[in-house]
Amino acid sequence: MNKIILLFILIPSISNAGSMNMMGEKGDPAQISKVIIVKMYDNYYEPNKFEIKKNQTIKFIVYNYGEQVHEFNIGTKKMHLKHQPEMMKMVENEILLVDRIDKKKMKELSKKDHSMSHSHSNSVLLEPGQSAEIIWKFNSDMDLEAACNVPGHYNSGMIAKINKL
Ligand SMILES: [Cu+2]
Repeated sequence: MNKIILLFILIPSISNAGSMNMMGEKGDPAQISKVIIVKMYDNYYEPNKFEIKKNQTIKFIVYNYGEQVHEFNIGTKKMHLKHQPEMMKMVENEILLVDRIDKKKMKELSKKDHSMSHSHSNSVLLEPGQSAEIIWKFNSDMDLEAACNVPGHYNSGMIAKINKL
């Protein structure tokens, strides 16, 4: 009996948005309960820690005050590590330059290789001086962190811990 109920609960959330749903989901702007300003520098975030309640919908307004391209990506450590080779590929293809993103080249290459498109609702990749917003619903129990996966940045500590209250 218990197993059947569990299946019914699990199936819709898996089929909705694939693996993404397991770490939360794109938030509804009408449900935002907190706005967090994040400043990105070379190579760290300010603040470098967020306190979030379960099921809260947060709007992050992310500014890149650094002199390099930086990413604000919400995910598990495992997801970040998996994403890093894709970012390396963007560097090798000269899409991702130190202080600039070649959007034209990104568009061309993403037709052949979808991992190059870099458009996910859980991340933004910003050039110096740019800003963007992410609205995220934290309805997951997974351990999450915001991180920059531009090659070298994660290892130099460009990570912000997400603590669940
Ligand atoms: Cu970075």
